[in-house]
Amino acid sequence: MSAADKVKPAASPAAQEPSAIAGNISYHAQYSPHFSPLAFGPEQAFYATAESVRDHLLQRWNDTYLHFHKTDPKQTYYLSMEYLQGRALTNAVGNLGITGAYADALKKFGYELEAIAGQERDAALGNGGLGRLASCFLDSMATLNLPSWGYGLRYRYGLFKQRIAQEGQEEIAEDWLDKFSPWEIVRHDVVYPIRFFGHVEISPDGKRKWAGGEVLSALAYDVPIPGYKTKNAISLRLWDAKATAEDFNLFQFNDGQYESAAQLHSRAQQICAVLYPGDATEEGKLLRLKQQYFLCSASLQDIIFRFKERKSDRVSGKWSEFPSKVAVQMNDTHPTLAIPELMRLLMDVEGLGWDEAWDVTNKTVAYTNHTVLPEALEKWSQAVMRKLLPRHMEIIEEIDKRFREMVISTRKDMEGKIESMRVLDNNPEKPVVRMANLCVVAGHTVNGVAELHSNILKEELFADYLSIWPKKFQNKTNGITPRRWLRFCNPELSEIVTKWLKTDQWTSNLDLLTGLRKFADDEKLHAEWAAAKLASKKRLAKHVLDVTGVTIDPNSLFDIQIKRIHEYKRQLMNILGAVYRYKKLKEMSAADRQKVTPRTVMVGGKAFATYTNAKRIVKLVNDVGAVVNNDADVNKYLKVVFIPNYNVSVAEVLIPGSELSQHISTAGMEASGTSNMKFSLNGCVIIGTLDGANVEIREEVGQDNFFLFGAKADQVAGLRKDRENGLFKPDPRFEEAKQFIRSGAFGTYDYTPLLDSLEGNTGFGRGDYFLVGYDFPSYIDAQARVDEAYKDKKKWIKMSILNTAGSGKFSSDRTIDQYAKEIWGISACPVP
Ligand code: B1H
Repeated sequence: MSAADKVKPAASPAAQEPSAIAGNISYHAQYSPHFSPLAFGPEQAFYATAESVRDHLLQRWNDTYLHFHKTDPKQTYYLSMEYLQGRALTNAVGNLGITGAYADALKKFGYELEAIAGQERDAALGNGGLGRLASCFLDSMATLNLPSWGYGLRYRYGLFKQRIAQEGQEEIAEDWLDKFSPWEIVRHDVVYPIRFFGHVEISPDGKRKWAGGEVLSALAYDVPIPGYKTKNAISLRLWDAKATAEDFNLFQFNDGQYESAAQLHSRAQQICAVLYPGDATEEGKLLRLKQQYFLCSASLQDIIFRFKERKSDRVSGKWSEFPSKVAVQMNDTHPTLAIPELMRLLMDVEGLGWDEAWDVTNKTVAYTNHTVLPEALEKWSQAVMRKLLPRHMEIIEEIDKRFREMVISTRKDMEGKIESMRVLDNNPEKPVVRMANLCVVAGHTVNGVAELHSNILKEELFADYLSIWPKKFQNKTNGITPRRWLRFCNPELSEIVTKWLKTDQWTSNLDLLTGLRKFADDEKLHAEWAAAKLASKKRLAKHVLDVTGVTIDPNSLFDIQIKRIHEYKRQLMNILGAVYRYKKLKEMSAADRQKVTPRTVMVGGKAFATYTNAKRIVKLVNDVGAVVNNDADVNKYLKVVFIPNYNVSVAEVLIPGSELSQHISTAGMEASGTSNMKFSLNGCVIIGTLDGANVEIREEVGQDNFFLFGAKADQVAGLRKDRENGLFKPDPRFEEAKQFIRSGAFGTYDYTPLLDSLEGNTGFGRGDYFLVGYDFPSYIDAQARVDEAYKDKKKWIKMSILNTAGSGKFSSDRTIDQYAKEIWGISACPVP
């Protein structure tokens, strides 16, 4: 085979033979500029394998691009500040249907594909559910052959690495680009100017234009996203910030002024340095706003370029066609600046008038809301906005003014509501732009991410707008990709599902899982199901031993809560429950202990670096674990483990191996949750509140297969009021658990401020805002029901099967199909 043959493995069957693949891998190992050609350790094997797979991806990417270019369909652009892609190799070969061939090829070098895949670093360009949702959506868009792309930022350091030290969580920069990413393709020809600061110039004919300030460049990197069993591959286009040679002051440099010579270069580097830089300082806030604008401006310039590129006559106009060719979805408010940026580009660059530009913008952009927590609803200082983006601030003011006038002239009855509905909050102490209001006013559609959440949006957060635009508000219940979250992460269970359903079509038609219901009592299935679960539990136990040194028993009930650490998610309730359990075990006779269901409680998640109470919770879980796990009296019946550095690839080990998972947020506060869907899909039973997507999961899997407890969303406000009025009577078990921690049973660390947050009737950091005390007794009762249910193995396995069987609704293919039809108006465009 000549070198040229090896560089480009066609999609031909011959190129997918293991021997051809092995040749291609060794070609990449030899000619890679990154390593010495003589070395072929596991790391080099990973990079060479990934580059070889990338060749397949690139070919599909090119074919797809060309096909979209020729057919010119309406296309969706998904704008998100976060993508939590995780590892790509297993997913790529799996979606391309060449896993076996690559496994065989690697065997020729003495390697297992799984081990080589384990060499890859997680691409953690996101923080939690919102970012992982974006990544699941890309997988579904590609699989459904939808003309759609993702846009994001190429952060140099992704979400921090978490290390657990004596003092608790430590954050370390996550260097996912340490060597290089084999999946990205730099597009040196895709570069756009991005301006910051400056001023607005007015020409003699009254035209306004943004000028001055500093101009950086946005450079595109494409990450190809292959669909499952299709030729289509779409793009995740990530922007990096660059300054040019012209911005480098050679004169100053030669004069020894090294730092000032490269000022703009260093400012460019800051933009994509980290995801969510701390925003406690003014500098931090400004940097976040710069990031958001950088994403929006680069993406919109690129979208407009493509709109014109696909038909030459669009260069000179035809802007009314734009919304029939382009849909822009804003993933939460972080990309809200897409609205004034599109207005600016249309008016100041393309010459449209306000009304025409507004019409195009409104028909193009749509907004997904992911949270009702007041602190997460973005508000930007008007002064900062005016300084960084003076022209955008003018446009936002005009949007605000026109919205007010519209309400006053058409809806006299709403006059009293106008101030809170406006885009601008002109409170003289702190004038701000309300980003969510801007999205609602400017977008054609606003959606929530689970039924309960969407209803809260309509009935509370956005209730006033509903009467003006009754059709604007929709629900799109979140989903997860069944490829990564069952097919690839849980091969044992997948095989059983395929065997019993007599088809593997469930991977792209997840509703087929309901076919398992009729076997829910079948003893043969039970035996296979239990064996698969045990295999996953053993893999999980090995991970725990590797990363914590703690040995856990695969025959105990594996109980897991993994998610960002937040008071509303109530990891504190979980650990108080474990503390209570421990205390009761200590008080029991040895004979009584023998009747207890042995449990391993695992908690994992990262706390935002400046979120003090979240960090205290991490510390508490670790401290409780240190005592319980070393207590020879009871550690056969209870272990408590903190899983460090929770990320996508850790989740891929944990979720298949879990049996009970906790989704226990204060009702009304978790918009959806998506890991709940992953657990349930993998045959894990949920203990949870009626919050977010839990409500729909419980409906689908059946209420007997879900451990429900706690206050309902519509009770929460009343319960808080009662508490303020001194009407709350704490359960003695709750008092006992807190008191046990206060007594110093888990070391000398001062947990007073954390526990005090659960005391009192009201006040900052007090008053139990998240209702842990109120829900604690029903939580403990639900846990007791879990213990009983687990003793009956048959019953438990049936519950597990029925969870998987009821998970069909939660495929992101279903979610994306609904977005495509009900918001974007796009249809499939498969490469022939
Ligand atoms: C979600 C966020 C979020 N909602 C601000 N909002 C952020 C807000 O650092 N920031 O500035 C970061 C993230 N993330 C999550 O979205 C919800 O809490 C989940 O319930 C939901 O499942 C997920 C996807 O819709």
